[in-house]
Parts: sequence; C-alpha cells; structure tokens
Amino acid sequence: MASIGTIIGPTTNNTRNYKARVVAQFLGINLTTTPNFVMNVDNQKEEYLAKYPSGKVPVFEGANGLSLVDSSAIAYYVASQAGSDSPLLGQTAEETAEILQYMFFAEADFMPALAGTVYPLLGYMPFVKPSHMHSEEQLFRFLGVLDAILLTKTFLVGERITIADVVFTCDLAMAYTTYLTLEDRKKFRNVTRYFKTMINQPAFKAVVGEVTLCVERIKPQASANASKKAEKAEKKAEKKPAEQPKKAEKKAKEVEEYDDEEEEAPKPKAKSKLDLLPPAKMPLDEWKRQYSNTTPTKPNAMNWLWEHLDEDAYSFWKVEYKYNDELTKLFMTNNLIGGHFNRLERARKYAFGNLLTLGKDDDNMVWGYFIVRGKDIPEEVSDAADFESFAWTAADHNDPKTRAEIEDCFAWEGPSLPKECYDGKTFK
Ligand SMILES: N[C@@H](CCC(=O)N[C@@H](CS)C(=O)NCC(=O)O)C(=O)O
Repeated sequence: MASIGTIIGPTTNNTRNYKARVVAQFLGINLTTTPNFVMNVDNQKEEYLAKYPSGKVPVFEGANGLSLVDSSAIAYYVASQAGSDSPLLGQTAEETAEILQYMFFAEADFMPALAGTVYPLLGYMPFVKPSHMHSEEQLFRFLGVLDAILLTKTFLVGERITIADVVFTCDLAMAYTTYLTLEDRKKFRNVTRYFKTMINQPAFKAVVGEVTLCVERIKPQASANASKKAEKAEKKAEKKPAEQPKKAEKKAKEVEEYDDEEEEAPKPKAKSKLDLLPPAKMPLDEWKRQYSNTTPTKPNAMNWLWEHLDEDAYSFWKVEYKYNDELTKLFMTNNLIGGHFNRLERARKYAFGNLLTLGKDDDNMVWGYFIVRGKDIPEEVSDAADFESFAWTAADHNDPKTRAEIEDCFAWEGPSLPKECYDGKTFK
C-alpha cells in the first residue's frame, strides 16, 4: 500500500507525533515520517512558516495534496483512511460523539493541566510556583475523573480500542514518564491499568518502544532568573536535534526513553493457520459439549478429557493477570474477565479455558488455564486488544501438579487453587 502522506515533525520524544503513527500501525496504513527533522530549527524555516504560520509540529501533507495541522486531527484523518467502518472510529453518531468528547477532554482539559505542571520543570516555560500548583491541582482532578470513568471500563468508548484511547494514552505518556510516581500510580489505579494495557499494545510498542515510568519527579528549577533558564534551554534545543533540554533529560531517569523505530510496511491479514493443521482426533467442540453436559466436572468431565485428548493437536497454557496487585472489588475483577473474553472472540473456535476470580475484595487475582489448538499461542489469542495484560505460560498437563491445577481450575474448586474461588468464567 502506498503511503497516504507524510507526518512532518520530530519522530522521537514527541507524543503528538506518535498519535497518527500509532493509528497507522493499528490499521496497517503506510505513513511517511521525517526522522531527520530538527525541532525549533526546521519548523522555524521560512518555507515552513509560509505554509504553517504557527510554527507548530506536527503537520501533515497528504499524497492527495491535503494539508493539516493538529496532531489529533491528523490522527483522525489517518484513522478514516480505513473506511467509514474504521475500527478506531465510531460506528454510530453516539459513539463518534463519545470519541470526540474524550479527545477534547484529553486536549482541552487534561493536556493544559499537564503542560502547566510539567513544562516549567522541563525548562520549557518559567517556573512560577502558584501557577504550577494550580495546574497540578487540575491535573490530579482530571486524573480522578478519568479514574472513575475507567473503574468499570477497559477502554473509553465501547468494548474496543478507539482513536480516543490512542490520543489519551499519548497524552498520559508524558504524565507517566515525568510526573506520576508509584504512589500516584496506585492512587489512580484504573488509569494506570488502562495506560499499561494501551502502551503494551504492539501498535504502541512499534512506535513508542518501551516506556520507563517516573521514579522521581523532576525538581523545579525555581529562581529569579527562571525565564533565562528557559531561554537557555530553548537555545540548547535549537542546537541539538532533541526536543527536551539534555540537562533535564539526564537529571531525571523519568524522562521517556523511546525507540526511534521506523514504521513497518503493513502486513496483510492471513486466514487462520490453525485451519490448515491436520484434523484433531478430539474436536474441541466435542470437549466443550462434554464439559457443559458432564457432571461432576471432577472427575467425570476431566477423565473424559484425559482419555480423549489428542496430545499432538493441542497445548495447555496457564494464564495469569499481570496486574493482580491493582485489583480491588471481586465483582470488578470478574467483569474484567468477561471483557477479556469478549475481546478473545476470534479465538472462540480454537480455544477453551477458565479464568477464575480468586480471593477477596482488595486481595484478589485472575488465574486460570486454557487449551488451544496447535502448540503456540495463536494469533487469534494474541491479537486480543488486552492480551498484553495477561501472562500466558506453557503448561505441561502430564506433570501431576499441573494436571491437578487444571482439574481444579476447570472445576472451580480444589486444593491447588492459590486462593478461594469467588467466581469465574468459562471461555467456550
Ligand atoms: N494542538 C497542537 C499543538 C502542537 C504543539 O504545541 N506542538 C509543540 C510541540 S509538541 C510545538 O510545536 N511547539 C513549538 C512552538 O510552540 O513553537 C497539536 O496537537 O498538534
């Protein structure tokens, strides 16, 4: 697929530039970038200012002659290139309105509060304590609002990732890398879970790379000549092709460490490889029927499984939620499993499993086992939007200890469960 155009601006350490590129990665759209762009040099050139008088980045030049400014508008345009039913855009007027609501919340409320808090610390503007404190108060207020929204949701709109999530996550990245300490991350635990889920999506990783969370906040450079320092920092930035002053970058480990990866060419979606495997002696549907209709599960249904299992056709996997320490209410944990199963829909034909909610309120975990067709984690599973939030470990079902765990897991009871079983869900 030919490139739809060029996003012009610095390709590293610039979360505004990431938005459209992450969208392009999600959709397999080819977008050209400008890796040699020098911030505060190239956007100050006469020819740039003639086209884009505000001198801001990023901007977009379409292969069809379209010219756009504003990172969210560019991201929206890229998302629209997947057609009117683009998976990242709204499918109804209501969804579109909700998506816009969150994009505006991110840009018009959250970003100014974040910038007012962090920019003076990075040397982008003079540090004036009352103004910094006011911005910080707003920042925490908006994080609280977002945290309440994400209490019962995995993504902002509906049950899937939309452009609103891409934009908000890019904006959150600066907060999480420069300002939000472990204590803050615990306080806004739903936002933190959401941010980690998003940032671990392959489309984000391909553009942004590994994100290093803030260890310690950058200290204010408060002094009478703060504006002079800001000026100096700007001059430094002009000399060097980096957007942040080197001093602040070095001083704080907390500044983003992003890879400068080029976008990969879009990959065509293949049909399931699993359909090409030799037929299994035990069809998965037959096991699903046995599991549903045979009581008790232990030993009757499980004995059926061990007798009929086609060892060459299937593999077993232990599945654990990576952020168990952030779970609170049991019913919410169980909802989280339900949401995950919705997103595993493509794997329905090739997988069976149980994920259990174990423990009590404020001390619980997601734990379970899956049987999948083939010997690897199939693409139908790893493609689920929140797959990265779960650890999948290959399990040897012939090992007696593992076999006992699988049996107890599928029966939702037994001595090998790590905590008391509150509830669970069966993926079948
Ligand atoms: N709303 C715009 C804001 C763009 C913006 O402020 N970009 C910054 C860099 S992240 C910039 O160009 N700063 C240079 C300047 O203001 O002169 C967007 O999202 O694209």
